[in-house]
Amino acid sequence: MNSALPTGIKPQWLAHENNAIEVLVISNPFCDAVIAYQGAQVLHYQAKQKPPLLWLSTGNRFQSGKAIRGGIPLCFPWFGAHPDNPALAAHGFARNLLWQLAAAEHNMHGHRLRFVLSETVATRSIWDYAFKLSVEIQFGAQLEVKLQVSNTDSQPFEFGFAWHSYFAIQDICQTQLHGLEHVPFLDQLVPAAGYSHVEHQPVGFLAETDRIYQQAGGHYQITAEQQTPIQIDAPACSSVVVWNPWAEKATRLGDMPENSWKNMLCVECGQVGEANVQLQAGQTLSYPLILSY
Ligand code: TA6
Repeated sequence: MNSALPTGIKPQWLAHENNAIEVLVISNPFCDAVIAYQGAQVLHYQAKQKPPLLWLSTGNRFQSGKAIRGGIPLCFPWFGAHPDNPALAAHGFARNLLWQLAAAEHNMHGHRLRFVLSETVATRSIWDYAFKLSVEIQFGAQLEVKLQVSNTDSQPFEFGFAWHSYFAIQDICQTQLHGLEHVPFLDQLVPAAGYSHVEHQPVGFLAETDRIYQQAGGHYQITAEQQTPIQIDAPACSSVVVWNPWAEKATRLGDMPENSWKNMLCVECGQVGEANVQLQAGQTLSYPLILSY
């Protein structure tokens, strides 16, 4: 997109030492936000008179091509470790690549931006399919994100994806996640047990938590004392991953300052594992994510 940006959107660089990534800073009567060209990743969103919705690590070094910890990373075309080649980046390549800004408009509800990504020689060397991704975001009184996955190849392909959303919270120990009561889950810390676990009350957090739920309903709420409830709606997504690294894993990750794990919770809506999607040649599927608080 070569035309000038609409009012209320300004290009900026986020830098750390010799590294820098290009972002767009958005400001309108409804919210303030930041989105990176890398991964079309929302890094910051704050509705007027509200606290920031998303957590962004202050330990990011903003190396081009390295996943940014925080905001809403998009995991595509696989979730977690690559099923066959552990040398490949976890969570796929979409979050590590520069996307193209295809459209940007100022409208009566705020700003709407659309980023696109298609196959390259580099992606074909990893995942040999023609595809087009489109991420459309409405930055308004709520945050509305829509992923469209198009199979532009002549053969079907299978993909997995997740919005790896990092939510800003006061204290993980005082936080509850609603909407997963009675849904069986896989504890990724003890995967051999399969989807044998189920709880009948809201999820609470007392230690490292890394769970995959399937057929999960698509509507969740994060609540805590002295905190505005966060509503997460992903009606087209059947999977959700719930993650907090806790102290020891957070230290191992190397880009999370001490104790910062206490102020974040990942609720990751998508299609992962057994819910991976078979997309026929020429087919397009859409996955909305609406975040409000
Ligand atoms: O959110 C689930 C998970 O797969 C965790 O196991 C942990 O690895 C997390 O994603 C973060 O992954 P990343 O590659 O962003 O460091």
